[in-house]
Amino acid sequence: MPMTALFFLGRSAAGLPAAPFTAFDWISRKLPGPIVTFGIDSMVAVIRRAGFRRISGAAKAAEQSLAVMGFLLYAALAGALLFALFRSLGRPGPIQRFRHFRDLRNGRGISSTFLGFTAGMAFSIPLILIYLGARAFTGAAPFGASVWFLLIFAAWGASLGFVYRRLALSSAPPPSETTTRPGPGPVSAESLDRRTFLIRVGGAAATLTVAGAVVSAWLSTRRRSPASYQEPWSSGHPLPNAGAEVRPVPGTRPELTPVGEHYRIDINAGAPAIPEESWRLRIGGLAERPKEWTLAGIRDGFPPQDLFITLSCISNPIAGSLIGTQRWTGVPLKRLLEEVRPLASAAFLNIRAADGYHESLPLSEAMEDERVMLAYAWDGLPLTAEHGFPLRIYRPDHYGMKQPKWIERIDLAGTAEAGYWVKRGWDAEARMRITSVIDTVGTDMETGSATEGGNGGRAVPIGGIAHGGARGVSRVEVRVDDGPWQPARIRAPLSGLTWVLWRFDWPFSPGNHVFTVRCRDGAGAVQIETRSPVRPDGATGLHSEAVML
Ligand SMILES: Nc1nc2c(c(=O)[nH]1)N[C@H]1C(S)=C(S)[C@@H](COP(=O)(O)O)O[C@H]1N2
Ligand SMILES: [Mo]
Repeated sequence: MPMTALFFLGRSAAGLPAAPFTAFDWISRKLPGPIVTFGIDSMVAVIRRAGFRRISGAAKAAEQSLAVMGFLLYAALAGALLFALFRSLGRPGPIQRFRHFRDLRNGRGISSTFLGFTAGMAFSIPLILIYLGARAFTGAAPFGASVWFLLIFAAWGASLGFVYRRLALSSAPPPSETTTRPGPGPVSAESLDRRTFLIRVGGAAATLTVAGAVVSAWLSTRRRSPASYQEPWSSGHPLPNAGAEVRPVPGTRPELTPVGEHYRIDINAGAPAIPEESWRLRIGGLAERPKEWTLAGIRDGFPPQDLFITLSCISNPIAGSLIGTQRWTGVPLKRLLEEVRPLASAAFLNIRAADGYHESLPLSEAMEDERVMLAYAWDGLPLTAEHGFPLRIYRPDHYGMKQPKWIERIDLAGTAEAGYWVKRGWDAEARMRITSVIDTVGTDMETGSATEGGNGGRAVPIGGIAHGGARGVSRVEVRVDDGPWQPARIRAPLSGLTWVLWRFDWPFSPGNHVFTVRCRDGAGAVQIETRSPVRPDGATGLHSEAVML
């Protein structure tokens, strides 16, 4: 436990890797796709059943606790091994022939503290190899990170060795010179001593754990605060549709999702912390002039493009929370491609991210659609570590899995490499499905009575969102019980790439009712009513709310 706390202290204080996350991320990349997917699906199912509204927050917390528990298990096993080692070395036996291991208990020869120190280092080696193999997850230099792992494990081993020695000394039969030791009774001074010692060890461990946790929590809030001095774009500007005629029903989700509330999904227990100074974007492969950029080079070298965008995860269940809308700022990918000059043989862009995630897209898409962009800001501020600092890509009409965060390299190639999740059984196209959700049925939940509606008389305002990828939404309809589909009113959206807010003011009639919503996208395609799961190509089905009025 103290070791875990120290790891997280290092992580929040100096951006050092935390062994539990390092190991967890490595394992989740190595496991076969179906197992990982099954794990995620069951986690999402449990979280939804437990009633958490924000799936991704709860999922990350669950992942992180799993990582910590797994690590505690590793440490417990390693500790048990270490104790077994001390014991066998302390006992008379063949190994005693090595003079140095003689009398581990009496402290002569090699001490168990030193032995623990060395063995502890040995236990850190698998983790160091994993860290080095995974490349810079946290941005900490490989050498520094390795020393950090070694040190923490050595300290852990040494303290175990020290504890072992104290326990062994106190339980050892009294040395022969003091056979005539006077003793008052059955409770010897030594066993009391032993108990106080154990209590002290426990106390020290607990103190270290709590102190580590508190300091690291404090540090990570402090780390976040510099960004909060900067104003997000939305706090100083009205939204582009501020004057829209159709008003959202109170209780509908915010039209622009605050960055801190936007869902987060990726393959890392902790977000990669990439230092801006050492980061470069490299575009190469089948190009006349491969080139690399710094973040400032991208930010200052091209006119910025701002787009309001709704992003959704392919794992978002019907009416789930893995969808959000933000104002993205970046530069059309086309601008950078024009500088590297793709060769005629180039047909695809293979994108690599710092966490090993990868995806690809057709070169023609990037050249023909300027909305395909490399984005560096959300809501007017640099991307947060969670959402892809320093750079991520946007591709209209595709689920989030096609859009890597933390991009480092783009290779022009003749063929496309199947993406990270595509290799694990998800749809290669991952085109966004048409979806619609009821956010609120405007009743006063306390009294169960309907609120005043917009149509003059008593009406129940019903509101929510509808989304058709980059195709827009042309029609939203609501059905009450088994009645006919009736048109809802659509609020002008933030852009053609975002969800729309809609409202339906339904003449109040008391009783139990079920409201269902469906929509059509901008091309007139109607939302699929048949229920299908998120895998492999996104959930379909209609959302209903049952309400007692
Ligand atoms: N490098 C990297 N990019 C990634 C992922 C990832 O695991 N690693 N996950 C993808 C998935 S599945 C989704 S849904 C979106 C989520 O973006 P967000 O966390 O900013 O909402 O990021 C995408 N980009
Ligand atoms: Mo996703």
